[in-house]
Formats: sequence, C-alpha cells, structure tokens
Amino acid sequence: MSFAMSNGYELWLNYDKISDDTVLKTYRNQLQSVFMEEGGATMEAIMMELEMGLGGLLDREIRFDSLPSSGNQLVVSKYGSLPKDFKEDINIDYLNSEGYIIKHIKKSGRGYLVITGKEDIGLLYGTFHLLRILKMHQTLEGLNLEESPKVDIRMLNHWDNLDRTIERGYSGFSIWNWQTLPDYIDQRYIDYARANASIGINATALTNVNANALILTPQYLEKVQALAEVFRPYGLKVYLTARFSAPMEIGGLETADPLDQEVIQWWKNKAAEIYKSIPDFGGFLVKANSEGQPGPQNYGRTHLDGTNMLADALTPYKGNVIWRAFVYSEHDAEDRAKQAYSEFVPDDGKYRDNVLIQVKNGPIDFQPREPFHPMFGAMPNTPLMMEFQITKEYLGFATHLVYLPKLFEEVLQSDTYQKGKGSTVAKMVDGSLNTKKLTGMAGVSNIGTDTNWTGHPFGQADWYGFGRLAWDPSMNSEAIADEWLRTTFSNDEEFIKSVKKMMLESREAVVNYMNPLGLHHIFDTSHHYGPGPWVGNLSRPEWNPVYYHKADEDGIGFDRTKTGSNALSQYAPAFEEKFGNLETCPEEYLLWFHHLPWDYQLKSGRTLWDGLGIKYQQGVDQVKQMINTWENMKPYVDEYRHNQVRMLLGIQLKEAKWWRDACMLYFQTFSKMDFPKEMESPENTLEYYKSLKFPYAPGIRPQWD
Ligand code: BDP
Repeated sequence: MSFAMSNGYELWLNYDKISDDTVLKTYRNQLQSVFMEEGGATMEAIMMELEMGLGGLLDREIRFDSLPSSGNQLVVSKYGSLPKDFKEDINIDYLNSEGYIIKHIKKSGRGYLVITGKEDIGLLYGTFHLLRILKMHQTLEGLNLEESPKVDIRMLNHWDNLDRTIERGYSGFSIWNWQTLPDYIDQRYIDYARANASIGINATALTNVNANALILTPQYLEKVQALAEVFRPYGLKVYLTARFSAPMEIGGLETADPLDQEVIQWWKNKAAEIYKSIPDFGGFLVKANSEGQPGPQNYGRTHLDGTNMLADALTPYKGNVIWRAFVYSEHDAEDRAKQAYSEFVPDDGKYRDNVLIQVKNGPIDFQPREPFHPMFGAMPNTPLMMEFQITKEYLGFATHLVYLPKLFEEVLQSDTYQKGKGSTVAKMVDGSLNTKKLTGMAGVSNIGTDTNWTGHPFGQADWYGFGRLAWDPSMNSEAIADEWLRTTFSNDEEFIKSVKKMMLESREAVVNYMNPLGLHHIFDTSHHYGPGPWVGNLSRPEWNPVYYHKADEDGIGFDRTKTGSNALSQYAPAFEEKFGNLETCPEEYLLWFHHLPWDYQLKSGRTLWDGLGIKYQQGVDQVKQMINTWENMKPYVDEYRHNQVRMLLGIQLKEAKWWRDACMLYFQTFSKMDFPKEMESPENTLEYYKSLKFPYAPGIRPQWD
C-alpha cells in the first residue's frame, strides 16, 4: 500500500478520491448531479464544499442540474423551497433552526438524496454530515437521518493573547494575526470556520479570559469584524472576553463599579458600537474576581450585580453574557473545591435571561480525573454552561496521546441525582432536565499555528470530539473515535480496531501515571509541566500541591467528608452517601474525598501504598502497550504521521516514568515503605527530580512568573 503524505492541515476534511472501487462506483451512480437552491453566502459555502468534497471524493467535476433531473441526484434545499411532492415525503416538524434531514427518496425511478432543513445553516451541517458518510463508506440507499443540535451555544474558548502567545497553548502561536487584520484574510480563518462547522461548533471567543481591554477598542474591533465576516456564512458567532475594568482602562472612567451610572452607560455604548459593525455578535465571556482579574467585588458588589449589568447592555441586541464560575479566593480558608458553589448557588434563578454561568467540569481545575462540579446539581433555575479544556494543560501538553472525549463522556454521564437517579450532567447541560431556555458547552481550544493545528496529530480528535459532544452530549466517545479515525486516517478495520482501543484506554493511562486513586493537582508549579508534589512554598496555599495531597506520615488524601472540609455536602444526598462511605466510594476517587493511612486495605487486598505504586506502574505499562500498537499500525498510516506519533509516544513514555518515579520517591519519604514488587525501580533520585527546572515551558502566563 502507498499513501499520500499528510501533514495534517486538512484535519478530518481530507477529500482524496475514495480508494474502494466498488464504493466509489456506487456513489458515482447515486450522486450523478447536484441540485442546489439559490441563496446567499452560506449556500455559496455549501457549493464550495461540495465542489471540493464531493468532487474530490468522487474524483470528478460536480455537475449542477435542475430538479427533477435526468438521473440520480443530490438535492440541497430548504424545506420551504422543495417541490410539493418532495415535501410530502419529509417531515421537518421536529427540527430546530440548525437541524437537518438527509433522506434518500425515490421518484419516477430516480433516486434523490435530499438534504433539507429550515435554514441555510442546517443545510451546511447536513452537507458536512453527508461528506462524513461518504468518507466512512456508509450506504446511502434508504438513508433517513434527522439531526438537531441539543445544545444552543457550542463554543470554543481561545485563551489567545493579543501578542499571539496562547495561555496554556502548546501548538504554536495564535492563529489570529492581529497585525495584518483586517486587510489580510488568512486562508486559515476560512479553514477554521469550515472545520468548526463540520462538527457543529457555532461560537468562538477569540481572546483570553485573562483579558486585555484593548480588544474592545475601535482599532481591534475592526479586526474582529473582519473575522466575524469570514465566519458568518459558517454559522460561527464571535464572542469577546470583556475585562471588567475596561471602562477605566480604555474608557477613562474612574471606576468600573457595576452600579455606577456612567459605567452602566459606558457598557451600553460599547455594545451599541460593537453591534453596529458586527450585528450577530455573540456577546461577552467574563472572568471576574478570579486569580487577580478585576470584577464587581472590587467595588463591594456581587457577581450577580456584574453579570446582570453587562447582560442589560446586551439585551437589546440579543447578545449573551457568559460569566465564569472559576472563582476562588486566597482570603477564603475554605476548601477551594467548595468556593464557587458558595459564591453562585445562593443566586440561582436571579440572573437575567441572557446569562449563562460557565462552570468547569470539575470543582478544582481540569485535572486528569475529577468528580463533576457540584454546581451542576444545584442550580436548576440558571443556565449552566459546561466548560471543558481541550488543550492539555494537565494532561501532558501536546506531546501525550490522551483521547479527551473519554473524559468528557465520563463527566457528562455522571449522575447528579438532582431529580432522582438518571439526572446526568448531560441532561443538565442540554437543558432537558430542567427545560432550560439557553444551553451551552465551551471547550478551551488546543488550536495554534502548527501545520496540523493541534501539535499532536491525535489532538485533532479532541477538537473533533468536543464539537460532536457539544452537538449531542449523549454521544459515546467510542462512536466519536470511530468517526474521527475513519475520516482522518483510514477505513481499514484492523487499523480502526487497534487504534480505537488505544485511544479509549489512553485516558485511564494518563490518570494512572499522573494522578491515580483520586490524587489531583500535584503538578509542578505555574507551567504545570511534570510532577511537583513537593511544592509547598507558594504564597497562596491552594496553589501548592501539598494542599491537595496532604501526605504525611499517617497517610495521604484530602478529607472532604464530614470529618474534613465536607465538600461532599454540596452534592445530592445519594452521591454524598456513596462517595462518603469507604465501602462504596469508587477507588478512582478515593484520595479526592478521603485521607487514608498508607496501610489502608484496598479492594485488591493490597495496601494503599502498594496500590499507588501498582497504578503508577500500570500507567507506564499502558504507554508501552500504546507504543506496540502504534508500531503495528505502520502498514496503515502514511510515514510522516506515523513517525510523528511514534516520536511523541516516546516522549510520553519518558514522562510517564518521570511521573511514577518522582511521585513515588516523594511519597516514600512519608510512607517509609518499600516499593511494591510490581513497580520498576526509579531511574533517578528524588533530589534529581526536584532539581528539574523549565523556565521556558510553553503556555505560561507571563505575569505569573
Ligand atoms: C487555570 C490555568 C490558568 C487559567 C485559569 C482559568 O492555569 O492559566 O487562567 O485556569 O481557567 O487552569 O481562568
């Protein structure tokens, strides 16, 4: 077999000719011509995608024809414009405005594959779905698909700074070239919009949540407008991060107090100015009173005051405020995991209708494994937006192969018990549990200027999977891996089977070699690259790893039961009971909720100490297994990408061992016990691991140094 080299730029949208001749012949016969309803920019985008996609996959010029046609045809048309006899075969009653139907119907001996919906954007989403079907070699005969997104706002959050560095970015610089905008439209902007539309992402916040007020000045808004124009045909709305002190920094006011009349007016004027040039502007994303960012509390006001003030400024234009719940204070001695809940839950139901509170998936910070955030089960009257992190700040940067949709799925399928058993986080997020009016899911982007966008070729799967889950939070991660592999690499069953297995197991591997048995936040400080469980000298207690593992001679773990911080009380009684009781607490969460002696007996009969070492070793062994799997995949993958992944897996193995050795040596200073026999001996001393410094590790926020 020979393969075209792929540098990965095309993502899952590579349209090389279908290699299976039988499949190709069938599709060519079924799609002899295309009928397209005439229309605006979105219809043009569809036409362009069909010319590239259908033209490429079928390896021929696309013939556009009238309806009815002389042969079998693809029909792309809004329902309202379809001929009457086509309408009779299709029911769009249950579609929402972004939804679509793909249906294969027969008329006078001809086959018509109809993509239809209520709006143009539905047709675009349907077109991408069809191209996916073709790339996966699925049958068109008898096709009858109906899809509507279950979540309203499906959004990427770019933590991109105006100097093009990216906070927690590991795949190059920001793709937004502010210097050449608005005049120069990089092809990447268009391809970015295409890629997002192909997985249903419909919103993007362009700038870092640690915001720079300059983005709201005319000089930058003109550039934002240019991007918004590129994105519009693809249904992608632009949001900006709003720095709460902007009225002072760029408005010349003396205060940013949300109850001050001048401040209120300043934001109203700013909204009017933005909507004048970007009529479909999405709204503001805000990080306030968190990690040094300004906010309403600087003026003795509450998050509610700040949120509603901004919301009022956007109401006339149907814009939204997305207010982040990632707040914790150095002045609060309370367990960090409890603080956001205490801050926001009392105001449930008091937010304006155009407000969403954006909550990270877990109560601490995007760890390899966390229980779901208790707010998801506690604010039935407020739209809560899920925030996942696609970039791997705590999961090995862009060098580790860790398939994140598996993590996302675990969170979404967790039971909050809010309305009894089965009240999953997914049902909360998609609004079905409380019939929420506004719903959303955000993912902190892993995209940069690297040729393949995400650094690690498998990082693309995380972007892809995030989009698919935002469209339908009940999807399973295995089906997503299947789609991504087939559309990105190959349909070969042997390849799919092995690599899918590797992807699905990769998330547990990273948990094992970094943070097993419920350990969390034991990363080296500031850059979060590698282990740093010994760090205990930072000014804020909750920035220190020792705060989270609490290891001492008696044992290890954070007691969050009644005898400890009682963070468990923020969950529903059924959850509290299960996780609070050592008999029933799943061992993956043991040290998240309990402080236990080193010789505590695990279900396996081994001590906690042995169990820890065994898990760390298991993580290392899993990476070795991944390396084996990948070696065997050589016949199925082009040399370029095979080599890339092979080298990256080498780094992953090195770092998995580093984690195992550094953590076990450090914890041994407390446990004073021998390593379990299953564990390989450490390769270096604890002093060596402690001495490692990474002054230029990527993705750090300069002001945090
Ligand atoms: C933490 C990151 C920090 C972000 C912060 C946030 O370390 O860079 O600014 O989250 O989400 O995970 O605001």
